[in-house]
Amino acid sequence: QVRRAVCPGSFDPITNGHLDIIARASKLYDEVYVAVMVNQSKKGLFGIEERMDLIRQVTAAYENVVVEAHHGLLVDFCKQRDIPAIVKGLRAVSDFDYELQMAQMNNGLSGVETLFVPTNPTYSFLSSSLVKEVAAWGGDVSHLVPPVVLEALNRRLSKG
Ligand code: COD
Repeated sequence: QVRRAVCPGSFDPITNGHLDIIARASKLYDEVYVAVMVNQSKKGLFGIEERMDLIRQVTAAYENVVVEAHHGLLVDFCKQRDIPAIVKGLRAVSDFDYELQMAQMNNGLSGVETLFVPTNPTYSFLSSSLVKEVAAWGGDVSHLVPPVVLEALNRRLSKG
């Protein structure tokens, strides 16, 4: 039986923290889906297609990683693809409350399990929103995102 898992998120844009979790999940499972979840109330810096394109480029080396977008509940994405496990990174205690709520809600809705992977301490302070804020003010984020993402950020932010 094929062992599948999903790494869900907004990925606006993907950071080295996300990538670390995806890479580690790809060693543990036969197939890893990276699900870009569409949230209509949050207009991102990057469109869904751009986010997927960046993720595809930076995960190209992992042959068992598939990138898809999903509009709706994560549990429905899992059901449609027969995925029994969600893999999430935990950065700090501050992530825990909300992640625990989502894990329990998702399990109650469909029986899907959530597995937490402790963040590489190098990335424990890293989030897409901080990357966008620092980059928007001209700060150096080159050690926090892959080079193609850095280029995309510079292009987008220089256009204003
Ligand atoms: N280090 C390690 N892991 C990290 C880091 C880091 N520096 N940064 C982020 N991560 C991991 C975390 O596990 C995080 O959850 C995930 O990557 C995604 O991060 P973001 O910021 O891109 O995405 P979020 O937090 O906006 O994602 C929330 C979801 C989209 C997963 C959630 O809202 C969801 O499942 N929505 C779909 C609708 C749904 O089913 N709702 C009901 C939920 S109970």
